[in-house]
Amino acid sequence: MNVTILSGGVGGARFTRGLRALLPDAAVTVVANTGDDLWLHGVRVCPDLDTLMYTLGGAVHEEQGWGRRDESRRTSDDLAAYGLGWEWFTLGDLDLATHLARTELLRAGLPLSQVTARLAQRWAPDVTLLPMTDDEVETHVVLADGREVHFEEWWVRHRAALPAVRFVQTNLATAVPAPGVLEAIADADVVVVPPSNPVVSVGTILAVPGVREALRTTTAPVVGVSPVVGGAPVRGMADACLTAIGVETSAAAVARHYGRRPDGVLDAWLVDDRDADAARALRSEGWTAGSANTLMTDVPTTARIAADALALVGALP
Ligand code: GDP
Ligand code: FO1
Ligand code: CA
Repeated sequence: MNVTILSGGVGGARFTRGLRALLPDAAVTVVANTGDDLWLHGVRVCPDLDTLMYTLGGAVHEEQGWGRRDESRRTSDDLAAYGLGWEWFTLGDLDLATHLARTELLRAGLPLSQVTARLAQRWAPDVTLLPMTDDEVETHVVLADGREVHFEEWWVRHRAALPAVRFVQTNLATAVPAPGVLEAIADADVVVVPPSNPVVSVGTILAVPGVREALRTTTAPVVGVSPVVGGAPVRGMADACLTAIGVETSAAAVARHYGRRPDGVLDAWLVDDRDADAARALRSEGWTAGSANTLMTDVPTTARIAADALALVGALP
């Protein structure tokens, strides 16, 4: 069975880990958002790819959700003493080795997809991990005062508290899906949109030319899991992203934002039990929608969530 997942960082990585536990024999491909990527101190940082790699490879800082466990920050602190870089953005000492290795391989001329495969050999995440594109696409946030800042500056430095007018992605118009991305969507038995940020994680992947069309036309069913529970993101500030694009922070509004195929990208939508009303409303609009617990508190619980999502589209083996 081929499963393809379009993922951001923490939400998508935790979901994928649960799905892996549910379907140990499935061939799972994860297409990762790279819009959060940035150059810092001369190294290329790929937050969502690394969160996936560390989570699925058993190396993630579990409570934090991203970065390495048993991490230290001596280098980052020492760099701050020079007044260089972003003192509010921590590159842990172990994490820095990943960025150095990635940068060395990029500098040697390998595309990000091949670099990612090379780095993943070490962590054996048991999925095929693909960046959405090999092109350098970066999500920037246009602020109310007209300034444009990198997404991570808005998210980490300002905790998304500065009102965003819109998100723009550099180089997006000419970006090409990385090798294997369109094939993974076309050849899947089921495609899953996990509980990732619908705007800056999944929205960015969908904006890569060709990806939305691939989802609309794949013969595989496409099922999504709501990242909004009880009118709020479970963690993080995804509500600020939704507000910026004029979408209400509710489980039903996110589904309508993705839309139903063939115009949209989804066939079915799983919401949390506390949003059962949203599932009912969506069903009355013709959606396939269900409710279940969607809080990914541990791996077995998350495996159950993955099972509930696949069952909605008849894809649970
Ligand atoms: P990021 O790149 O680290 O921000 O991670 P993602 O984009 O993959 O996912 C972030 C989103 O996951 C957040 O906006 C939350 O709404 C959602 N999320 C996190 N934990 C949970 C959970 O346990 N259940 C559900 N339903 N959503 C979650
Ligand atoms: N998130 C933070 O809140 N603070 C940080 O200093 C930080 C550093 C960081 C370094 C590498 C990495 O892969 C991820 C990092 N993150 C950090 C998490 C992450 O970039 C964001 O939370 C997500 O991209 C938001 O979507
Ligand atoms: Ca992210």
